[in-house]
Amino acid sequence: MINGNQSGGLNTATLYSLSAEDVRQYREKGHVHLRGVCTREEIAECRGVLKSVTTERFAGTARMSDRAEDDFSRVFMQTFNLREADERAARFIQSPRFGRIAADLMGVDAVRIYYDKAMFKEPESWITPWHQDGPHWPLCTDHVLTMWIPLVDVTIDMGPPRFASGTHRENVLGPRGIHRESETFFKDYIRSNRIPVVEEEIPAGDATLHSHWVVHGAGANTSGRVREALGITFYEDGLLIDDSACSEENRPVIDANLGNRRPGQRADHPRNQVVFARS
Ligand SMILES: O=C(O)CCC(=O)C(=O)O
Repeated sequence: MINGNQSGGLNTATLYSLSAEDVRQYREKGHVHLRGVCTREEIAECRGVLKSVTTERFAGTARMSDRAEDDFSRVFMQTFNLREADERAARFIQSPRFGRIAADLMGVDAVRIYYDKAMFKEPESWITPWHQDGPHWPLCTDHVLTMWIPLVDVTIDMGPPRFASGTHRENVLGPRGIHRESETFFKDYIRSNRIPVVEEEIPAGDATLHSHWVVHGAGANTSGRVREALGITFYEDGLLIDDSACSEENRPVIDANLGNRRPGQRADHPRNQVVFARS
């Protein structure tokens, strides 16, 4: 539930109180669905900005049927760091409300933003293959998560994220990357280990959060409407860059999203703002 004054529009100062059950679920399952993190008005307001940045960056993109097989926009239109493109987007994305949720779920004192990204799944988009995030990222810790915020009501036929509950406990489980091979490997892993999969409608105003180790993906968008969503990835403050979970060919990881910090250096570039710290 949101505490504080709600005057409509973007109210970034108000905080959200997690229940003990929310925290338990996140830690047990590696993901949680939170209700009413934002008001519908707050979402409507930031949607306009995020949509116009995304649309501008994808202007001139070919029709879905004309895109190359390996064009990732067939999965979803993905574009990074909208907070650096627009002040209103920055105020929303860097809200302490989101940062505190991330810190409380992970049980850490302060969090930084790794990156934010728009994930617009157009009608006729393919599934998002099963994958883990952690192995792509040079942040080898249990304390990294992504908050997935729908900008419209996301119904099952639009392809909300789905999660293989409990798979975060194993850390790196299978192939790195997000492609046909990761889909095949994890689909089989989930089936043969009888892992429960959670896939729910996510109304605008709600959010899901998932650990970077949990196996997740999404269905195809068969709805005829665009699945507009924003992801914000947070990590615990104080981390050193550590690419030991990354594949050999990606090592050492040079990651502009972390200000090109090298392994062994602190992940504290000004680009990675601290958005919540306990005083
Ligand atoms: O939105 C999707 O389809 C997948 C999201 C995802 O993989 C992520 O946020 O890590």
